[in-house]
Amino acid sequence: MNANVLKIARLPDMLTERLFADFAVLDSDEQGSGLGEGAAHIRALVANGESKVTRELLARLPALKIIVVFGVGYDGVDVAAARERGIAVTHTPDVLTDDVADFAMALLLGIARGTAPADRFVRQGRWADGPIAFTRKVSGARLGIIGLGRIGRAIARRAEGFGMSIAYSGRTRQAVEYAWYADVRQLAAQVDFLVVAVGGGAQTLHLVDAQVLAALGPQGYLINVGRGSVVDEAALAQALVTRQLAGAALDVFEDEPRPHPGLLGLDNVLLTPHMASATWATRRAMADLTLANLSAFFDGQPLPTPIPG
Ligand code: NAP
Ligand code: 8YV
Repeated sequence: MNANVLKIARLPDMLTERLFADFAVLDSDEQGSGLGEGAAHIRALVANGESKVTRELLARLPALKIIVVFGVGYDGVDVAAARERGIAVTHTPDVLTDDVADFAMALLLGIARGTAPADRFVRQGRWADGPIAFTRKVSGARLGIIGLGRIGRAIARRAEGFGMSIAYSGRTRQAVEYAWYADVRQLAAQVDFLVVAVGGGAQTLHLVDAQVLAALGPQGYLINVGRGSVVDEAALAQALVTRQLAGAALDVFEDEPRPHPGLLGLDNVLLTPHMASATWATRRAMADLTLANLSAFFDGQPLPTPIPG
């Protein structure tokens, strides 16, 4: 039987095994390398949140009817090209919200309280030489959130527990008590910690630029759990080197898996490898939802979680 599902992304083994057990799958890359004549039979494509699903790839797949994304963010998918062809797109919202919000707080606390350097301090035997430097208080501080969506709101709820004041920016004002700023620069000027919880794509490209970082200022911290493309990483490295920004904690980067080289030698950054949703429980739930979307498509049932619009 010809394979009719194309997998173009690295996925957890627990999902890959179930995919290959239950469907006729071809493993490839984002260019569709080695597809050959098999391309004509592909009806479903499985990608992840980091995948680039280009117009060129779609053009090579004449029978394609659905793109199933293992992740909530689908900024790498050329949605306009998919819609022109009537190709459905699904993703995995909600099931990862808590983990990503938890991780945003872990990054915020980690960079402010210096947990990574403190760990090195103890391991390197430097404790005996004197006390470690004081760090930044989080409780009661001012938090700004770019993108008060599912994840942004979950971050805000957690921050309330830390007695933080909360403000946000987004395209629309929401029915919440938090202060709204239409302009990200104005938001940055009012807060101590600025968390990016917005998705990627052309509309948010470099929303956090040199001016926003300058507004956040030498006492300010940037945390990014949204997408790397939202932050001008070269400007960020420059602001950190010159101490025009106090610190940054980043889970996502402009050119993954290669953080800007200027960030790697700095002691005022905390860097993690795009892992905010990577707990066993959440990755299982994401895998279940990915397979549920794929099964619904092949069974002719309504798709559980199509992208909006
Ligand atoms: P969501 O519910 O759709 O929230 C996105 C929010 O962004 C919305 O509130 C939207 O509000 C706001 N927004 C859109 N365009 C904006 C703009 N130009 N300026 C400011 N705000 C804007 O999505 P979610 O489930 O919270 O996920 C958000 C993103 O988190 C995903 O797209 C993904 O990139 C990222 N993510 C990362 C990880 C990780 O591992 N680090 C894991 C999961 C998700 P308005 O429409 O009012 O503007
Ligand atoms: C995942 C993500 O790391 O959901 C998203 O948008 O970025 C993350 O949850 C990713 O999709 C899995 O590769």
